[in-house]
Amino acid sequence: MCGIVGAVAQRDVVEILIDGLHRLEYRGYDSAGVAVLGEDKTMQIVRRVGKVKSLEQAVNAKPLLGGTGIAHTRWATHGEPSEINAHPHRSGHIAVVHNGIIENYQELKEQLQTRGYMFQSQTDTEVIAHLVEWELRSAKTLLEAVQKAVVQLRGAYGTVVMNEQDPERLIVARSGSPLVIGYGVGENFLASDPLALLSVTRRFTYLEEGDVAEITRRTVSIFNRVGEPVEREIHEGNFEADAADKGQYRHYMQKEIFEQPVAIINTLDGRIKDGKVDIQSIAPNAVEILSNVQHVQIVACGTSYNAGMVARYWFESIAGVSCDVEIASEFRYRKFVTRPNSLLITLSQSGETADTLAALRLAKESGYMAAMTICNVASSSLVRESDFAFMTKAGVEIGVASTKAFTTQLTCLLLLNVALGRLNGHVSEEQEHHIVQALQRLPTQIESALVFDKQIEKLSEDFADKHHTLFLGRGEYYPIAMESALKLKEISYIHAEAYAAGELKHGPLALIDSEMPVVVVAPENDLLEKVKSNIEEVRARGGQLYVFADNDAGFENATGFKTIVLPKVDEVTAPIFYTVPLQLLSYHIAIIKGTDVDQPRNLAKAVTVE
Ligand code: HGA
Repeated sequence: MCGIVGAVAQRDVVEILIDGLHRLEYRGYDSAGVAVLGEDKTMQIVRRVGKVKSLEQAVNAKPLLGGTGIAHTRWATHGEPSEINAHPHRSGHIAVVHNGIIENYQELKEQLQTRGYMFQSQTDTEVIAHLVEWELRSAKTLLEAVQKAVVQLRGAYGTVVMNEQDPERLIVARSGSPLVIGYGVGENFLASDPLALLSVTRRFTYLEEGDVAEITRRTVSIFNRVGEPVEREIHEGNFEADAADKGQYRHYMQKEIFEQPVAIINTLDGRIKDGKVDIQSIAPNAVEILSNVQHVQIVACGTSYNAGMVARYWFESIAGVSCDVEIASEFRYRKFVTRPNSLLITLSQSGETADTLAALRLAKESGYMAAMTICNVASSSLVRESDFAFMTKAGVEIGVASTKAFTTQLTCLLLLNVALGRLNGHVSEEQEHHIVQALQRLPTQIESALVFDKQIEKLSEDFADKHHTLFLGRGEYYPIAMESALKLKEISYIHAEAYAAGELKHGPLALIDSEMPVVVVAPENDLLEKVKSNIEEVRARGGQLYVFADNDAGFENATGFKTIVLPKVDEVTAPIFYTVPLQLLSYHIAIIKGTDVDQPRNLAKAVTVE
């Protein structure tokens, strides 16, 4: 969350900073700001409420010039979105941008107030600016002042500090919020995500926890948490240049829904050999680790949690291994018992989800036999801190509402189930072939689901004036209903809830009337007859039904009953398949409601705060 960009160059950097903010806008978009230092050593700051576009317009109206600069797009945690709370924050000659939360800001604020500092904003960030200003009074260098300031901070930060009187350098510090340095020729950059800098460089260094770095035009010096100089690897990025480009699509979310067949092909690539899952491709030591697994604990948030909930059905039915799934923000703050030979699996698109990362760190001290992550960003903290990572290859996901990350996580989880099941003797050769073939057919099957786009668009008209929706499913389709409800509420702002269809009679049935659309996922399978009974219960009470099913399920349109009849697909991969038309349903409802699909209100991508 929040986007940070910075640059030290000979040329004017404002355009680079604004371009970087545009690329990061999905990380936070309630306000934005930029500060630059020109040759005359005077700092100019422009901040605006709203999207980066309003900042850009303000900057264009009154051109800013400068070779050293910092910029920020905010997702507020402390203090409402307003110009005064937008970053950069200033104290004397110091300007600061920050991503994260300073947990002891109140205490620091009181201390700084007794020293005479006046606070302009309600943010926690402003304490960093004053603290550095204070430390600089006795420190020899800006670097030293920042080092002395950050040790007093508790909480999470990725922060960049600029000094009006020392325009040759920027100081950056990381603890809990990612920061990356980008190398140019005679100029250097930094950002909270390399994506921001793709127009200027492909060479990056990822800062590690506790690092503080000094960046000038020609040098980058990095120091670890105890102040020792350290070398950090430079990565030559193999990034998709067009990732921030919507191409022919109206929204990133739409593009990403339609990219799912390719994302799944890429995720399967190199993971299947001679019709079997190549266990080595999960990790070089995967055979050794997975052979001993007796229990799986999945920890995740949001959409990733829903993927974990689907996988729980698979771990117990396919791999024959017990599995618990827990929301990371709960797991990290409760006392838990670690079962013998437990594998911890964290799931996260960005690999920077603060609660999931904290859960991983906790689990590493709690006797888990190994910690694995299923993640979409190879350079992320989760990947670096886990014992091994099984990467989804979804490509960059920009839409705040996750789509292709979810279906590729499920793809990885199914491959993992086969691997685990083969190693513990629960999956036969025949069953493995069957699942592998189903996975290989899945991209084409998803193509065939995408063909229903227009039909689903038509269906979505019925939801536009509704305030609530229920999603129902049984078995693996219960978490698919959960994911569909989450998608609908986050992008259309229609209240949506998911229920295991059998739970309906224990309360939610009381909600049913003609104003409550009920979406049911009901392909033909062993539970269909049970789901049909639940559908009848809704029908008998005047509920409006929207049923996603296949030919074999035998549903037909009737009064108060609409059905989307999809092709019959393999049962094991069907939960992944059914996700796609339900994503399209949410997308089209949001379009009719006129919401900002890619950047829904109050949210942001990559949840790096608690
Ligand atoms: N706490 C700071 C920064 C917020 C942030 O990192 N969001 O992702 C603020 O509220 O301005």
